Amino acid sequence: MRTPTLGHLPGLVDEFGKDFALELFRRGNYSRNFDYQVKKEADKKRINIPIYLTIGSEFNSAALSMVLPGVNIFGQHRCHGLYLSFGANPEALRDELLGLSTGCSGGMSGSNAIQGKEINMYGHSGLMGEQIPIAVGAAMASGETSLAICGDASVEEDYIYPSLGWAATKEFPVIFICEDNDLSILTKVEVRRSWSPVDVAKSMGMYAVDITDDPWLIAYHAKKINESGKPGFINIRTCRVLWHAGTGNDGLPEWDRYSLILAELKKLGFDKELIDIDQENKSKVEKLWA
Ligand SMILES: Cc1ncc(C[n+]2csc(CCOP(=O)(O)OP(=O)(O)O)c2C)c(N)n1
Ligand SMILES: [Mg+2]
Repeated sequence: MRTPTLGHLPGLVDEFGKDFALELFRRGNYSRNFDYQVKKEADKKRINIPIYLTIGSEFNSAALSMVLPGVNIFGQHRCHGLYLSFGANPEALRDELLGLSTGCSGGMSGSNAIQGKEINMYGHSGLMGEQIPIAVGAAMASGETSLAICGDASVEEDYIYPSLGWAATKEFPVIFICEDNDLSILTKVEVRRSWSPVDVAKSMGMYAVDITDDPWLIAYHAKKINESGKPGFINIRTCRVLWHAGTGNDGLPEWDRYSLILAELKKLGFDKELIDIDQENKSKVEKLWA
């Protein structure tokens, strides 16, 4: 069920508090400004490689970064927000997108395989979903927590389920996230499958939830899984505002999470702070790309 309220739990915004809310906003808003700037740079042909923008789902990563410090990170191609929210170097991402040797992957991976050594974020090879078995193997070998992120299409790959099953059986600390934007490039979930990865994860005995992309809700469940020390699975219904790759759009997204977040922050009493943070982030990003 795709709604902006799926899984809603009342009171979370107050429970996490004002400092959490502002820092969450600072991180998500920075990623958003960064990716809108990348869009501009691509539109004027300063960036000439395929780009996978996080606009629309940038607060998913911001929320995860707020409650999962120090985890090993395994993302996939749409991961600028993940890299930035967890605190990796924006200059190295800029350089990567420009194909420079000072880029976070030496200018060789481009947008879709970025890594951030300083945050233990591992690059993705481009083979959809391969990061999931690798993330499970990393947790098994190190005993450290893996954050394993894939999309609603990648989650259909056959190698995902033996990995989920192995993690469930051995109780490895892996936080599985499916960023479900209902699209595999252009094909909707209902055309591709009649089953839910949440049901599969549950059938393996794992804590598994299907929720909307409310960042407080994401933070709540991710924190809960992390504190359990066991594996868990979160399917996040989210929206892709722009094309699969590139900067075009096919009309308005199903919902506008950014506006919904602003409304929550205003209920907390913030107003000028939000404008200030947005301005500060915008000018940081403009300076970065000048
Ligand atoms: C094994 C494999 N099959 C197909 C592709 C081509 N491909 C790249 S991205 C993509 C869709 C990815 O969709 P999803 O995982 O939902 O992520 P999203 O782009 O929606 O964030 C496909 C089919 C690939 N890279 N690897
Ligand atoms: Mg998708």
